[in-house]
Amino acid sequence: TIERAEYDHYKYHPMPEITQWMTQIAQNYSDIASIEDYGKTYENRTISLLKIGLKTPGTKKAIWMDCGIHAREWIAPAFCQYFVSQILQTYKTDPKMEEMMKNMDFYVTPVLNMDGYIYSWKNNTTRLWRKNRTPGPAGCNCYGTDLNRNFDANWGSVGVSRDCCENIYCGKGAASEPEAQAVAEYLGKRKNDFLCFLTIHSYGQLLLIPYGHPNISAPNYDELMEVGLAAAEAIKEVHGMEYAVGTSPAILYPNSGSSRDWARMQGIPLAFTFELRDKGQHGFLLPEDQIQPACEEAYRGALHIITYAHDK
Ligand code: ING
Ligand code: ZN
Repeated sequence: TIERAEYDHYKYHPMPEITQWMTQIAQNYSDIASIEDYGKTYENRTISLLKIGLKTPGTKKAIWMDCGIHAREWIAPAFCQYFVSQILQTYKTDPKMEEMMKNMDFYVTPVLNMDGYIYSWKNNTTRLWRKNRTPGPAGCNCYGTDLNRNFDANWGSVGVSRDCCENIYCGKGAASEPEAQAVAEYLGKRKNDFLCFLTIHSYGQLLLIPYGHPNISAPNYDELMEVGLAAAEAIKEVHGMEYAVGTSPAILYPNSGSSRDWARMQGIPLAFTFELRDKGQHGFLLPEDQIQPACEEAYRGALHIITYAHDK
């Protein structure tokens, strides 16, 4: 199709190209794809998602995917774009995808932290920026809040910093940041429609399940583990890459205020954090020649979870 011929999914794209790509998708696939604006960043950029699904009467179930909550994790926005391109390519020939597109809408935000993403593109010294671009509180001269510590889920309790110069600074208060507010407001309004919440990061090759907080356990922990392990199997079948599955306290260290924990607390049953390639050899600077295999394998994993959510 036009989309595939014109857009190179196996390169990293600066924000203006991604925005233009979203516009193109909404134009080229206007029967099933549209853009919804749902917030503003600190620097007043419009946060948008692509809503994709076949037009069927009645309320549809929904799948959430966001990428680029952390600026430097460039493989994540590349994955969201790949994901959109794949589902648009396959639904006409794959009856299962067609069925899922009939019953569910896919809400995909390619870059949630747009200010941070643009900053990470600025020059070599800003390439490893993680946070958003809000100025610190009075008396602190650093910028940025870690959006994945800012959600209203045991906010500020563990695995965060109160120092606004730190990478895991949790912000001035629960959901103090406009980017976190945008997600919470959009999803909060119709949380019962969402079967699944996937938030895409790098790196580490992990599928993290709720909760990041060490003292609480998801009521469907066993289900989350089972689905996660099966998704990791599906990932491994593609290029042999190993993904570990578990809660962040079990795998690495506890944390609070993540969007995934918030989504699970809202009642969205299947909430996962993907940590894409690699395991640290290149880290956030994943070479472009790994975009394709990284996306191919993660797509199988995401599809496993989404299919499970649909069929359940
Ligand atoms: N990792 C996530 C972060 O917000 C995470 C998720 C949390 C992983 C705790 C491990 C432990 O830190 C990245 N890479 O952003
Ligand atoms: Zn991250």
